[in-house]
Order: sequence, then structure tokens, then C-alpha cells
Amino acid sequence: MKTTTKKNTEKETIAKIDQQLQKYYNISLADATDKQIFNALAHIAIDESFVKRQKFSRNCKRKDGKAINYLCMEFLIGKTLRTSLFNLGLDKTVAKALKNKGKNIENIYKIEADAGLGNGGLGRLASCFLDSLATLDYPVTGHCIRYDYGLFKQKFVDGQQTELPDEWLSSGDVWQVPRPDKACIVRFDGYVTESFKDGHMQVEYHDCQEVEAFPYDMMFSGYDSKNVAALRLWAAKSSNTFDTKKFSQGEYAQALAEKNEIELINKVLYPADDHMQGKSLRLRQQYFLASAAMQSIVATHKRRYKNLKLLPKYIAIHINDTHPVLCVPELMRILMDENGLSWDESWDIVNKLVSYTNHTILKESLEVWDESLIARTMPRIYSIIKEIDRRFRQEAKSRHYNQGVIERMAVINSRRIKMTNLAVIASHKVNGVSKLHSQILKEDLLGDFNHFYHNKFTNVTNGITHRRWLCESNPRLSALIEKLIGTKFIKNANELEKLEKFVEDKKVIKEVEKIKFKNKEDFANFLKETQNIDIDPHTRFDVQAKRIHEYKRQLLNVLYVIYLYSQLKENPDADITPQTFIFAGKAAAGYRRAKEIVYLINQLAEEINNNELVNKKLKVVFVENYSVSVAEKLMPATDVSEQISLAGQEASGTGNMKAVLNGGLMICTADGANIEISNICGEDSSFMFGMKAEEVENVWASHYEPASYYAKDPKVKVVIDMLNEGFNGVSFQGISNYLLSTSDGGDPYMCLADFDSYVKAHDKLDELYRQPNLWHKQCLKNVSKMGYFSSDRSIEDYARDIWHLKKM
Ligand code: 26W
Repeated sequence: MKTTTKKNTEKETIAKIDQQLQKYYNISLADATDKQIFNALAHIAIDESFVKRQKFSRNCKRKDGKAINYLCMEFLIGKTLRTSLFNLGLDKTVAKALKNKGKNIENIYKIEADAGLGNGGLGRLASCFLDSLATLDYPVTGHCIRYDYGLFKQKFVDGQQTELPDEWLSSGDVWQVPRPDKACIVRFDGYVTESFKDGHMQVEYHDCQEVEAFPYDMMFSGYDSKNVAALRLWAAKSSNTFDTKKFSQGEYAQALAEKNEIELINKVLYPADDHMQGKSLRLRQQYFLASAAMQSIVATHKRRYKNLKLLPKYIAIHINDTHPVLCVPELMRILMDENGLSWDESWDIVNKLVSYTNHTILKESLEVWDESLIARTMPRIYSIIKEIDRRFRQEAKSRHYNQGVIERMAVINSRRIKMTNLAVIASHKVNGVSKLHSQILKEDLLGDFNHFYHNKFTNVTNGITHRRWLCESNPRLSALIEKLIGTKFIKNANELEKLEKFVEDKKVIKEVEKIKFKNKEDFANFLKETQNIDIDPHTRFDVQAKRIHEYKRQLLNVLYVIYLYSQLKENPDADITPQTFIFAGKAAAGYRRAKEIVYLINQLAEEINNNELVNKKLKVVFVENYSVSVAEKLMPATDVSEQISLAGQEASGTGNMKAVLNGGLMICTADGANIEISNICGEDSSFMFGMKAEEVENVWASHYEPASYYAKDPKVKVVIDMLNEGFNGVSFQGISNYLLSTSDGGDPYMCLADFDSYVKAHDKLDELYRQPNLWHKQCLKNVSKMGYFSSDRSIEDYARDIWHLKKM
């Protein structure tokens, strides 16, 4: 009986694919190209998702449901087809149906380019959250910019990173449904006049640039759920009325130049993580997103519920870092200027709606804008920000805060607008992304505010969607888990706990080991295909995959590689476990030091890999163009995951979670979520080393003397001397100076201070690795504890403690 139904669904699936192919290409499945089949499958998924979303929305309205609007300048989506089919429950049927027709679904998945609309952790988190919100049946719309170019493509030329444009739209636009009915106008520049009429302020705009914000909706279905998340991507278009006037007056060239300038807004994603640059185009992007999102939220609410005072009942707005914080003055503007609400009424609504997540405590990444730039670019918004600042100062004064503290907390200070302060003042809740990070926010970075506001600060530890990062990316491990504990874990990650029963089962542990080996083979093949590099899956894969940044300390890892290299050079027969060190990640285009680190790794790799005496035991590779898709292959192949930021610097990290969930073990500092992962997975679950966050503070406060490590630790001496001598004919004295210097150009992240303890942690790790049964037992044990780090748990935390959402 069951097989007939299955056969029928397969038949139906083929019929559906055929129908789409006929409709769009007038072609049969047998003759269709993989690209055409890809498009047909995408349309099937979109149609199903739309129907599902509409049904869900109706239900939501009937039940008076509240929805979250998640604003983020970045959504690092990756590919969509596999996830869509998986979440709609179509993946297996489609694969089988196509196979019967001689087509391979894996080839069709390959057609799709990654949607790389993000730099790293922040953007990937936003995407994981959409998956969890949809799966858990919480109503959600994400808002982002429809960048023509995602994060640049990384290409190595003679070992140096170069950047190429990422033209993702050629295969990515199939998912985007244009919504002309939701377009609106965003105004820039010019000046405003304010006057009073009938007791209401009238604001008039003069000489401003009017930009049409035009949305495209992407649908992300939940897994085994009733819900579909919508991601609204906003594009800038020159508004028609504006163009035709100029054109008809014969000013073609100027009209076209203006059109180009306007459409620059969504041209490209800024390749900056953790480094604030006061670029005016970036500010325009931020206001563009904030304004379009607020206008569409208010318009939809008014249509449905008429009364704006009911906004807090139906809507929550979350800003992912400060980048979209201009939604605060923008919403004030809409409520007051366009709808006649008073300041106090509007402020009350805004405060009830908005909440904010901080993702970084690095000083250079906190957003600060020149007052004059904001005044010029968005005059009305500027006057609202000034009023927020004035009222805040007044309140602080009336509560007898001293002037120094007030200046620290104020929105405007020394002609600069501090976006973090604006976000904290305007939000009802502010959260960090791991326990340690939230504690640092409360006690240090935002300590004044923690005193000023009662109960505003909280923690929500990050998570990842285990459906993408285990079920989809690691089908072998996932299949083993299903065999052992069934499929419930897909919807409820806490079920993984049931794996604990099997950690003493030698046969199961052997399976885990085999799966890891096969995944490593796959990755080795991928590297051969893409970069023509040979690596041996029998060696241990030691992986550091993340944006290249000083605080993440790729350099510390490099120092260890050089140290091993020095030992092998001296004695090729030294008793060293054969290892492949795998680096992956992009350096921000303008970040000189990060690019130098990339160059160092590539030169070192070249020299080591070509040295026949050592390369059986030691290899180094830099995987080009790290992306979501590369991560999906790399995480399942990771034996050791390097999470070695200086303690107190990494807000959370989520690559750590991906690696451990895929059966990798961490060598890590006591930073971000590493601490929680290690605590929850239990003693011996990872190899922790280095200074703790408080010690770091103390060393910074007293004195860090890198030269003393060079003088006292022979390991450090060897490594530094080798850097000076150079690799592959290139000296890296610049880097050794940096590591040894105490002055301004020195290493603020104190690699040398943690080096000895790092080497010892590696020794301990080696010891366990020599006992494969114990190693893989630990891996499985860790996997069994990783349910907590599913983004489903993070979303339940947000829904309960911050957004006050109900499941529909
Ligand atoms: C204004 C320039 C800029 C751009 C992006 C500053 C800061 C950012 C992001 C906040 C950087 C980022 O992605 N932070 C990462 O966020 C992850 C998700 O919470 C955390 O896991 C990482 O620890 C954090 O570095």
C-alpha cells in the first residue's frame, strides 16, 4: 500500500516538474537542461511556499497573532533549493523521481550560486533564525537590502587575496518575487521646514532626492510546520515621476546620472566586519532599509487594524546590531509627521516595539556617524535624533547623573552620533549573544546604561539551525542518528541527547569514525576539483574557518604550524601525528594586516607542501572563497576546530557550534560560546587553553611584554626567527615585529602570551587522538549535547523573553 502512494507522489512530482518545464520553456523533462530543471523546482517550491504562507497569515490574523520583523543589513543565505525541498518534505521524492528519469539532483543543486548577502556570523545568524522562526510557527518577516553584488569572491593571485565581484543574481533571482504593490518612497538630502498648523507640526521637504524602495520577497518554508518566513529584499529605483520630468526637459544625461546614483544604494554589500567606516553610501543604505521597512510595517498594520496605538499588540521589531537603528527616528517620523501622534505617544510605541542585539564589543566596530553627515543626508531624521538626545540628557540630569556619565551615554557627543547609545535608549530589551558577552556588556561596555535602566539587559546565546548544519550538510551522520534515535531530533534538537546511550557502543563509535573519514574524503575531492590541491584524508584535519581578523588570531595557529614545521625540518622522523591545517576565510578588502596574514599562510603552505621531507606529516591549505556552501562541506570533515580568539573578544562564535555538531572537537579559549559549549558537553569535551577574560584585562592594565616570551621560551624564539627568515622566499619580518612590539603597531591580541598554553593543549589533544575509539566517543558524546545550540532554542528565548510572541 505504502509503495503505491510513494510511487504516486513520485509520479505527481514528475508531472509537476513537467508542467513547470512546459510553462516556462516548452520542453520535456528528458530534454531539459539542469538549469531549466533547477528553475522548475524553484518555482514548485515557491508556489507551495506562497500557498502555505497565505494560509498561515490568515490563521495568524484570525488568532490576533503578533509578528516579528527582523531587520538586518546582512542575510548570509547560501543556497536555497536544497533547504526548500528539505523543509517542504519534497527532497527525497524529487531526488528519486529525477533519478528514475536519469537526472542527478546533486548536479541540479550545483547550479545555484550562493546568496552571499553577508560578511560572516551576523548575517548567517539572521538566516538561521528565519529557518527556526518558520519551523516553530512564529510569524516573521525579515528585511534586508537586495544587493546586486554580495560579498566579494576571494581569489588568490601569487598568494595574495584579490577581490572579484559576486554576481549572484543570475541564478538567485528566481527566488525573488517582485512586490510592486509594496513599494514606497524614501527621501534623502535637501532640507525641511517645520511649521505649526491646527496644533500639529507640519513638515515640508524641499529639494530632496526621492528614491523608490522596491521590494522582492523570498519565501523560506519551515520544516514540518505551517509557517513560511518571508525575507523582504529592498532595491532602490529612481522614482518614475522624477525621471520623466527631467527627461522631458531634455536633461537626459543628468537624469541618467541621477538614476545611476540612486541605484548605487543597493549595488554592493560593504565588505566590513567589525570595522566601522564612515562611508556616506553605507549610511544611505542603512536609512534606505530602515525607512522602507518601517513604511511597509506601518502601512500593513494600518490596513489590517486601523489603529496605530495597537502596533505593540501586533508587531515586534528587532534590530540585528545597530546597523538598522535609524528605524527608531524613522518610525517616530512616520507616527508623528504622517499620522499626527504626539512625541510621547510615538516614543512609547517605538520603545515597546524595538529590541536590539549587540554582536561585538570591539571599539572600532561600534557605529558612530558624523553629525554633519546625518544632518545633510536626512535632515528630518537628524532633528528627531537631536530631540531624543535632548530628552535623554534631561531625564539623566533630573535623576542626578553626573555630567561625565551623561556624556558617555548621550546619543550625540563631540559632534558625533553614537548608534549604540541610540539603540540602547530606544529599545525595551538589549541582548548579548553568549553568557560571557552579555556579562561584559552589562558590566563594562554598557555598564552606565545597566545602572540607568532596570532590567533592560539580557542574554540570548546564539544557535545554528541544525537542519541545515547537520541534516542537510552531513547526510551520513544524520542517517546514523536517524537509525539510532529516529527522526524526532529534526524538529526537536534536544532529542539528540538520546545518543548518549550509544557512546559505549563500539560498533556505533566505529561508524562515527568511518563517517568522518568519508566526509574527509569528500572534502579532499572537492579541494582537488576546485583548487587542484591534494590532501590526505588519513591525516587529521585541523580547521580554522572564519573571517580573517587579528582578534580571531589566525596568527596564533600559524605560529603553531611553524613550530611543528621546525621540528620536522630538524627531524623528519619526529613522532608527530600527520596533520593537515586548513584555513578558510576572507579578509576585509581594506584590512591590511588581515591580508598580510592571508599572504603569510599561502607562502607558508607553498613551502611546506613542496618540502618532500615534511609533507607526509604536515600540510597547510587555504581554501579559496569561503562561503556557506564551502562551510557545508568543511564542517562535516573537521576533526579539530580552532576557536582561539583572545578571551573576551569573540561575542559568541557560531562556527564552533557547527564544528562540534558535526563531530569535531574544539581547541579553544574561554571566549564567547566556547565556554557554554564546553560546559554543556562536559569535562574533556574540548581542549581549552589561554588567559581568561579577566586575566586579559589585567595584563592589558599592567603590561604585556612580548619580548620576554622571545627571551624565555625557546619555542617562541624558533618561530619568530623563522618568520624573519621567511617562507617561499618571502620574509615576514613585518609580522614578527608586530608580534614582538609593545608600541601602537604591536599585537593587541597578545598571541605570544597564550602560545605556550596553546602548544600544551595541542599535546593533550594529540594524546586523545592516538586512541581513535576514545576520540570518536568524545565526538559523539558532544553531538548528543548540542541540542541546546540549535537556533530553535535561541528563537524560543527571544520569543519568550524579548518579543513576547505566541506560536500560531
Ligand atoms: C559597521 C561595521 C561592522 C559590520 C559588521 C561592525 C560589526 C559587524 C558585525 C556585528 C560583525 C559580526 O558578524 N559579529 C559576529 O556576530 C556573530 C553572531 O552573533 C557572533 O557569533 C560573532 O562572535 C561576532 O563576531
